[in-house]
Amino acid sequence: MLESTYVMLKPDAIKARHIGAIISRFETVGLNIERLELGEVTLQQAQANYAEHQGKPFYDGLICYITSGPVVKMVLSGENAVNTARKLMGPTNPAEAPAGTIRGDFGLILDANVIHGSDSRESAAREIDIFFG
Ligand code: IDP
Ligand code: MG
Repeated sequence: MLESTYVMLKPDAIKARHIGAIISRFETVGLNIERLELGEVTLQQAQANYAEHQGKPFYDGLICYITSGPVVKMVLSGENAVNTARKLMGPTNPAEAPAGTIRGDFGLILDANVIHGSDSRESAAREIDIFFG
């Protein structure tokens, strides 16, 4: 199914200078880069993107972290783009992410886990609107 997804490299990935290495994995698998922007996440965008986590113990730290420095915002398109991107990213916790996944290869801790990716077509449409709408 041809579709689009929202992917965002988090501040730790930019600080560690892993932008090129990570984006390269999405291109290698055959996804197209439709939009690409380096910039800050506003508080409003952070709260909208992570609305489902409001009230959880890690929520305040998450909002603080994602607004702490530049990120790379992307729209990727291709066959099964949502699930393909999530598969390349690996599990949420880098400590549990296998080698070969982005979180497994570039991350160490759950609080700074390198990358965000939409978890469904509906989330993708919502998140693309938040960041590029
Ligand atoms: P996902 O990014 O793999 O979709 P979610 O469960 O949607 O994972 O969580 C969103 C983000 O919140 C994670 O990527 C991570 O940065 C952060 N997070 C999730 N659970 C925890 C936690 O237990 N402690 C600290 N941060 C967390
Ligand atoms: Mg999620």
